[in-house]
Amino acid sequence: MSKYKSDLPNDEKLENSDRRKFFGKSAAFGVAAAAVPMSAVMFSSMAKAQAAEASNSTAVHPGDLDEYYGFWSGGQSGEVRIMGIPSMRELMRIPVFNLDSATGWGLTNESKRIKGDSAHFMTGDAHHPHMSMTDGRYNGEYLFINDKANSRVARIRCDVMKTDKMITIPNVQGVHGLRVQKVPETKYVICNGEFEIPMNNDGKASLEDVSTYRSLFSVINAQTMEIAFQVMVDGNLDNTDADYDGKYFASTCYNSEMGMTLGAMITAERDHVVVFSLARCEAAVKAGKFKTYNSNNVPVLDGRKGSKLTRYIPVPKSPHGVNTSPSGKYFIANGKLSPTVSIISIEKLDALFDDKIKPRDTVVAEPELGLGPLHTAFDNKGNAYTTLFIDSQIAKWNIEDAIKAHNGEKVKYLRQKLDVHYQPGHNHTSMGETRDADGKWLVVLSKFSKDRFLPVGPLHPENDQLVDISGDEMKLVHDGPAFAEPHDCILVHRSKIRTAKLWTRDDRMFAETVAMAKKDGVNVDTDNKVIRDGNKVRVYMTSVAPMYGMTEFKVKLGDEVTVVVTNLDMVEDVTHGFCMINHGVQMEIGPQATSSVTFTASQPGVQWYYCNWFCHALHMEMRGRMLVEA
Ligand code: RUQ
Ligand code: CUA
Repeated sequence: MSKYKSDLPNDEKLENSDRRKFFGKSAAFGVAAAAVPMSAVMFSSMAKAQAAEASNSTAVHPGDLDEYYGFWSGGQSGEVRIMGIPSMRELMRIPVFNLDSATGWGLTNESKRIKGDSAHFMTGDAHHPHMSMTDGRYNGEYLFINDKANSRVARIRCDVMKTDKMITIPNVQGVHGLRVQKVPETKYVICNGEFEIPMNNDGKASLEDVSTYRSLFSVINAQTMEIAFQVMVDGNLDNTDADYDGKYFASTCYNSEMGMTLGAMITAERDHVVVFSLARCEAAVKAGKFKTYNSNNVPVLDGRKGSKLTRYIPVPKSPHGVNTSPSGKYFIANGKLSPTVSIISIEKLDALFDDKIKPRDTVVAEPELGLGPLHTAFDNKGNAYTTLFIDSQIAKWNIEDAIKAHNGEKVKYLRQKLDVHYQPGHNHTSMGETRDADGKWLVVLSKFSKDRFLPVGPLHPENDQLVDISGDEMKLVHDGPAFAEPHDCILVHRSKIRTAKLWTRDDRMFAETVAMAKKDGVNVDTDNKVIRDGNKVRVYMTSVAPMYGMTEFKVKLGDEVTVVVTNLDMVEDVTHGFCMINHGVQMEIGPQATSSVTFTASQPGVQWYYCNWFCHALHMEMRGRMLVEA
């Protein structure tokens, strides 16, 4: 057993209690191969019965609309996906860090401008999508997502559901946990640099001497998408969340040992939750109490142990997710290598920062839930839902009862354990990261699907499962195969989202392209023109189904050709495309949008271009010829 105080009640519901022992370092190597409680076949009849008696209906009949938007990270695909909940239908994909063949994201000049200094990267590892808030409620404005692979954060506009800003975070590697300030509004987006790196990380860096290796907490201005400041910590940061008072952010921190190998990273029995005081950090930046590194001018505050800016709350062993309860009362840190979660009282943090109490005094309970707690979600009745990665289960438990049990009262805090399939990472409830948590749905992102679907080769889909949590018991109602690791998701009520049906001609997405045309004396709304500027050629054309405004143009071999297409159609859903055959060039042009793409005319002769988005009965005829003269 854990050498920490255990709150495990004598509950018969907890089977396999012998498996529920403190999860030590040797067992860590076997995490992925962990036992699965039952086979899919044994479960199928049970699941069908459960689905049949679920109190929420999952049926969304043809033509009917879902009640919630789900925003899904696309993991290693580098994109974001929009799902409909409860149907679990995939509604849209938003390319972000990836190259997208359908829309030309990563190829068009507009997307390259947004990707900025990382426009040459075509890959990403998206983890944590979170929406901007006002007073602890979704405001439907932006969605933010991190790229662990290339240390970036992107912002998606929720009116057009396209990526609109992207930054590379300096001084860090592996941007992982990401959340937004909830109250009074999302002024800041916060994210964690997971992998510690030398400060400065230059030619003098060493593999042996790790004394200057640091992990940084980054604070980004949500409006400008520029970095406001960073805070250097001890240990390496994992996940993060914000309070409902606008005062504190909390991050889990594993590897307090600062080990560089797996064995060295998991020797300590305790790691930390680091709490950051926003006011103290802002004041320190204002007072100039920072340093800069790596020849950039981002203010880096020193938040290591002993700093006034932070507090380190010891919690058991390599904690992973941290989640704020919608009551605003608790940060819940999930134990990962410990079968517990640590409940930190947010009310007590003022006293902790004033040194009136000790860090551990803020931990008001540490209930034992099962093996491998990773993330916790919440309903509107004071219950929490924690994923148990190793047990392949969701533990439903009551927060106040766990605190009572911790204080010696004889109450059971565990409500139910539900088998999920298999090895769940994140889970999320409808509206559960806001004050509007409504206790209707829980989505569980299971990392392994094993035998749940028709086999499709060695690479399996993941399994995103939908659970009805509206009744007393959790009921599994849907299996959703998903490609490339949806690490995390949020479920947003449809009333929070207002999307545009058409682009507006003055949209900032293509403002620079329109400005370039103006300089060329071209009005993209009306003109079809070829402008030659040395060996650069700019081809401006309109499109109205089923015709391009220009059906032929001439360039010279080796010219750098920029094609700018403006879709003049005013009809919802009439998107055109532009594809230049044999040039690796294609893009989407939405109704009333302007898109452009630049390529080299590398082959002499006639080259057809065509509309590659089905727009009209004569869509096949929507094409033209580029003549490349040698
Ligand atoms: S982390 S499986 Cu990238 Cu969100 Cu927890
Ligand atoms: Cu325009 Cu197809």
